[in-house]
Formats: sequence, C-alpha cells, structure tokens
Amino acid sequence: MIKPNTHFKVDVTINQVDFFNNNGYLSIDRITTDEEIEWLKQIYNKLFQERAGEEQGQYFDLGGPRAHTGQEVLPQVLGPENQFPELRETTFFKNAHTLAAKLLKVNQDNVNGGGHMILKPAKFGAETPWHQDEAYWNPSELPHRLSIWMPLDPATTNSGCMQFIPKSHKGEIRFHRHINNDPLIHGLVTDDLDPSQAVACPIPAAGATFHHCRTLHYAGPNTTTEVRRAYILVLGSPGKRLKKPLPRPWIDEEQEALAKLKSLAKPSNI
Ligand SMILES: O=C(O)CCC(=O)C(=O)O
Repeated sequence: MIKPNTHFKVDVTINQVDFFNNNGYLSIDRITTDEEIEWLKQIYNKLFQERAGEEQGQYFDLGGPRAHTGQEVLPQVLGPENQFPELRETTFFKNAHTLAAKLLKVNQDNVNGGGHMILKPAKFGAETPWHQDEAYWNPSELPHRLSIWMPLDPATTNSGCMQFIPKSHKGEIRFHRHINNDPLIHGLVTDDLDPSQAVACPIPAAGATFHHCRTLHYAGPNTTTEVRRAYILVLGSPGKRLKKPLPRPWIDEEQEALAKLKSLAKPSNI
C-alpha cells in the first residue's frame, strides 16, 4: 500500500469563510484527489477488518452497547493516524489543516488535532443522531475546533450524508442523552432542535463538509447497497480553560456505567 504522491491545493473564498462563520458549516466538492481516495480505501478497509485498536478502546460501535457481539450498526476507528502515520502526509491532511486555519481564523502553526473514521454498512448503517461534537468533550474547556468530514464513497441523503442546522453553533450546548437512553452506548443524541430546519449536504467522494464543534448535525441511515465510509479530522487551536466545568451529566452517566461494568467483570475474592 504505497501512498500515491498526489498534489492538489484547495482554497476557500472570503464568501465561504463568511458563510462558515455565519452558518456553522460549509461544503466543498473536492479536498483531495481520486487517486488518494483509492489508496485511503485500502487503509480504511484494513483498519475495520482488523478492528484496529479494539482492546485499547480505539474501535467500537458508536451505535451499540459497549462490546456487544451482534451486527454493528455504526463502527468507528479512533486515531487511525497512530496505526498509519502516513495518513499525516496526505493531501487531505494538508488541505484540511490549511482550510481549518482559514475558517477558524487562526495561524496554521497553531492548528492541531486528529482523526476518526465512521463506517455505515450497506443497508444496515444506522443514523448518526442529532448532536453537537462539543457535548462529547472535556467540560472544563471551551474549544475552538471544527470537523472536516470527507466521504470515500458518494455521500447522498440515502447513504448518510451530513445534515446541519444553520446557525446552531451560535447557541449553547443542548441537553444530550445516550442513544436508546443506554449509557453503555457511546453515541449521543439531543432532542432539543427542530429537524425541519436541517440542510442536507450531499457530496461526491473526495468532497468535504466542515462543521463547527457546536453545530447541530446528523447523518441518516445507509439504505443503499453500498458501504458509506467517512474519514473525519477534528482540528483547531488550543481551547480556553474554564474555571468551572460546564454540566455534562451524560458524560458522568457513561463513566459510572463503565465503572460498574468493569467491577462486575472483576473476579470475586470469595
Ligand atoms: O459520519 C457520520 O455518520 C457522522 C459524523 C459526525 O457526526 C461527525 O463527524 O461529527
């Protein structure tokens, strides 16, 4: 799997930067080359086939209870760049950093972060319910981050393209709960929104959508006969440390449920 030496430089206009800052999202038709996408597919498939990093918690089903053994509906790989450092040398990675700096209006030298991959299996991939990324994160920090979401397959409303609620990044973090109200399911959902305001952003493979970490977003189930693979980079500059952590009861619930699971798994001394 030799990385192709592709070159493709992408830029955004002032209007696109303004659009992102006003609406909390943006969509473009190309961020890398088709050749790089073909190479990425091989790495992507290997990571999911091997369930890379499962024991370290780097592979799990975002839409199912921890370590379940049934059909996976929303498998995810965290930090694929740790397994394949060459992912940091891609045209996608470089363009994503350049565009993240422009959209967040920060110096590119201060932009850092990492990736994750979410797969929606053909016919079986579940919806990624409405949420804000910041709801998952450290409540003691006010982040300045965005996600760059790139599909390796055409992303349509039927296969699970991204959908956004415009301007929602300007509000607070909504109340979230775990999918099915099960704190052993990592995936979060908020009911505090009007889905009729959603804007769907279908894009081709090698295109990209960008969303601010507070933007409400969703991706529908994959009802097509083809897999929907997405590689996401979360990039930004260091956040502000808060004196008082923001309340995130859903994070506490998950930690308590995991601790309970661990204690039940421990062999008894009796
Ligand atoms: O790929 C998906 O289904 C959802 C992605 C997402 O929620 C995100 O990138 O924050």
